Amino acid sequence: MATEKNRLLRGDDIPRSEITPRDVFENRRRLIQLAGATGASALFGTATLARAQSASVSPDPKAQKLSARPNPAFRVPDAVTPYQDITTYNNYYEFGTDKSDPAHHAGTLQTRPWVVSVEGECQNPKNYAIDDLLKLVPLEERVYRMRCVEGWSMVIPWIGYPLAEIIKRAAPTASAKYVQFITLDDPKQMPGLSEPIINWPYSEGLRMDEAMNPLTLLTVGLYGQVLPNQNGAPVRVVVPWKYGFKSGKSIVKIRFVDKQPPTAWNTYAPQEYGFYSNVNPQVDHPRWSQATERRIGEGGYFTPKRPTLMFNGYGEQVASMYQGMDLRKFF
Ligand SMILES: Nc1nc2c(c(=O)[nH]1)N[C@H]1C(S)=C(S)[C@@H](COP(=O)(O)O)O[C@H]1N2
Ligand SMILES: [Mo]
Repeated sequence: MATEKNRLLRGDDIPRSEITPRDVFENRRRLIQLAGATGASALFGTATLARAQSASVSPDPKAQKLSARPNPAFRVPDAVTPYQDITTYNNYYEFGTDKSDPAHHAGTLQTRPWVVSVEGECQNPKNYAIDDLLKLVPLEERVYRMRCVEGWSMVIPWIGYPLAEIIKRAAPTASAKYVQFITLDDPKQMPGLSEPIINWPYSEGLRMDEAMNPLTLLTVGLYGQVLPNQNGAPVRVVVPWKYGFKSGKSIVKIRFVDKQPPTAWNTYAPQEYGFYSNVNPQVDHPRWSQATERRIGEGGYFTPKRPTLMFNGYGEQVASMYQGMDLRKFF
């Protein structure tokens, strides 16, 4: 799949594969709404937005419900992105590189049985069966702002609990300085693995204090339902002050390590994707600006972009972790 890699390296993936089809889709949806159609537009249009403000009810009647206590301390005031957008506009390269690919192809992912191995530099390594992981502590609903390095953002009502709950139980040793996250890599379930785009399995990493931060969410659901496959079922991490790729999906290993671990996108293009990848409007990606963002589901092509916020707006909770660090160097 050399062509895909070349396309990504040239940087024209942004206008071509992302913005254009998206805007066509959004404009079509708005036309449908203007025409006063009911059905699909009532389900996925403005009604969804309104409902999402007040309740965590899944707009997908077939979805498996998952109840969680809303935690108002972790709820941004922004309008929640429509369910339809959150679940059809995805990056999950194991299922293809187009934004619509994961929703089409992730049906082959088998989420049971599923075991998450917590391992490495810790006193209590443990294999968690997914259903035990789900029941470990009460689930919370948190509405987080998410921003992709590609320049789009969403507001997502996630369900989960702090990753710190798992870390505390594992009792990391003094040499545990970082946490590595490793995604499933089963070519039988994941057609994208036949393309050597990144060094599979997808892996990510956080410094121990970042992993322990109360914002860092072990995530098992969204919009009042079990996590859809395309969003990283059955369990993923969500790190809302960092670019989207730090939030690894469908995790099978959580490993404590003593050195900064290699990560999928940093290995792919180290000059473009750093280990930290904190959302930072002042440090541009080498090929495009990070100063503004397009909120998915909000308007169309001519809607003005929003200014991107330092640490995605979570500075109060996270800035102290980076005091004294040159964020241009540690991007
Ligand atoms: N395993 C895996 N995790 C992944 C990715 C991926 O391709 N594979 N893409 C990342 C990127 S770039 C983003 S922006 C987010 C998107 O999450 P969402 O589809 O739930 O919005 O997932 C991240 N986690
Ligand atoms: Mo992303």
